[in-house]
Amino acid sequence: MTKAYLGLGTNLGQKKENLEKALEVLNSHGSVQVLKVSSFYETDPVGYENQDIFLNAAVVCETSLGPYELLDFIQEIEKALKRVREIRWGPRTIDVDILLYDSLELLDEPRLIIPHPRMVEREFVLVPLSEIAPEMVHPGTGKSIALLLEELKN
Ligand code: A4P
Ligand code: MG
Repeated sequence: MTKAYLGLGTNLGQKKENLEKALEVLNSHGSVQVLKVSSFYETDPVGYENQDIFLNAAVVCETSLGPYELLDFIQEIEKALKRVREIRWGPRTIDVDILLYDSLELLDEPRLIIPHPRMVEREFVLVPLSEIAPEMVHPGTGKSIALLLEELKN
């Protein structure tokens, strides 16, 4: 069993319901057990700014799925929530990213990169993640999530 840390984001439609639905589908998988869910945070859009604010959350789950199986599954969740991709970094009903998968470092570009390459520079990822896993060490930098957040804020 592995602990996987996921980041969820939505800025289209009923955002709270989108996150709740994604969590429900995630937990419905026989090989995934959601252990902790962060609060839901309203965040300003990063990257492509001419869009509605986001609702972001982070999740820790325990899973026997391998990293690629987990990626397939989260892409099914995105499909289930009828995500339409048009603009890069643009509006989405749901985006689920694998942030960390235990202490695995994996660079299989562009299909799967773990840790998520942009997580350390994004408050909308580190704020919810540090709520549920402040002590978790980010294998790329060797720093805890809490420390990464503190450094980002300074
Ligand atoms: N992929 C590679 N590594 C991973 C991973 N660790 N987890 C590949 C998930 N997927 C990974 O992702 C494109 C491809 O990345 C996938 O097919 C997968 O094989 P995508 O979700 O289809 O596209 P995207 O969401 O547009 O790209 P990405 O990289 O997820 O975008 P970002 O960088 O996560 O940015 N502002 C706020 N406030 N809150 C947000 O949540 N999100 C974004 C998306 C921009 N601005 C935001 C937010
Ligand atoms: Mg994504």
